[in-house]
Amino acid sequence: MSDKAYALFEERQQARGIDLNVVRTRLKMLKIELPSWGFGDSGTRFKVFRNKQSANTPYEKLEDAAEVHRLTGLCPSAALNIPWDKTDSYERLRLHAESLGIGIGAINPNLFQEDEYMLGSVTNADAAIRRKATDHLLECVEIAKLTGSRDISLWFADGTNYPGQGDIRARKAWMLEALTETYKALTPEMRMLIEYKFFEPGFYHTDLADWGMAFNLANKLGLQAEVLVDTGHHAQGTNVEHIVAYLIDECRLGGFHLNNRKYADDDLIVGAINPYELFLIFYQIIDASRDADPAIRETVDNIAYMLDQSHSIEPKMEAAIRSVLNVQTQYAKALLINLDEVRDAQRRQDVLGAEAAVRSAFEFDVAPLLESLREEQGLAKDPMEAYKHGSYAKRVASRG
Ligand code: PSV
Ligand code: MN
Repeated sequence: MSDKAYALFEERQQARGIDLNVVRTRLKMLKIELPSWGFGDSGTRFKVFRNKQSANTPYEKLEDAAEVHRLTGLCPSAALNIPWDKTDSYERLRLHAESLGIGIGAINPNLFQEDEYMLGSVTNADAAIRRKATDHLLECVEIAKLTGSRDISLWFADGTNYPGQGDIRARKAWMLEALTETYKALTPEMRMLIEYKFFEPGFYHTDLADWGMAFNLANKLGLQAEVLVDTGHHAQGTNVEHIVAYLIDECRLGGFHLNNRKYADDDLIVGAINPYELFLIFYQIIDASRDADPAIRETVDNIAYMLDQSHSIEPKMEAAIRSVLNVQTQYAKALLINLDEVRDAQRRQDVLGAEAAVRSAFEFDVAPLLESLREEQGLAKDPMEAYKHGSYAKRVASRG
């Protein structure tokens, strides 16, 4: 991409009233957290295909994550899943991350793998199983303290398959009980992010099925509890950006698990299926970042953008890089929306004028902008190509 392409782009944006210095500053502030589990072997619902090049230990997963950060400049932290990333010294793991130039991000307890949890973890009718599940949540809070993590990110597979199988209201109370105990263990700097999902593995009811339930719980628990929106966890056609705007306005949006889906919770590469949805989510966030209310601006500033992907057939490194770059691209496009123009059209009640003011930003090619930004940051213009031809890809290839 030539300087000429950037100069043309800049000229066009200036004519639209967009200050590229502001856009560039905001792009430099974007941080995307990588999931450790995105670098290990994970599968479809039917099979885990072993990929010799996948990372095997939490240490290797952090190394992969650090390489994605080195190439893109966008991913200064990686989330852990416990017990997938269980290790005998979390301090050592933290130091390893730091030596690689990244930090450890959210701690994700895992309450969906052990046989005892077949009929529920924190909402199991058996008090001993609920105790075990709550103890695991408390263990994860302790791990978060050791790893220097701000967020503990909760998702429960708890639900039922048949009407009458469980006492829905009792399970609701047990969920609150477990989360209340966990919440009390947080330090004042920590946050509890509550993730919902409307179905799967439960096919009849899920205890924490939607944003309303997560929001209600967060409200009951206190200000350190917030909602986590996993973009793949909604019914087809759900207006996710509306949920995002609503939660920001209530100062209760803590973060995202970004991925993409076609049918259900497919965990595909971000932006692979519906990049416009991601753009519209960023539109709501950027719009809220200009709100007069400082509490709303603070909510926006603290949103954790995390990927949640489990690549089943694709090479992990390239998949992670693709996702990260797709997030950056849609964020860049959303920053090109002239929000004053949208507001003016809204005031005039000009339906198509408002729609065009939003959509037109999506139609720009932001490659000249992103390449020039990477150049300024000393990064490769094309991180994917740099990865494919770099030494780390050879190291990954020699694994197994
Ligand atoms: C569940 O589908 C989920 O989205 C939760 O965030 C889990 O922690 C993650 O996937 C990994 O399985
Ligand atoms: Mn998730």
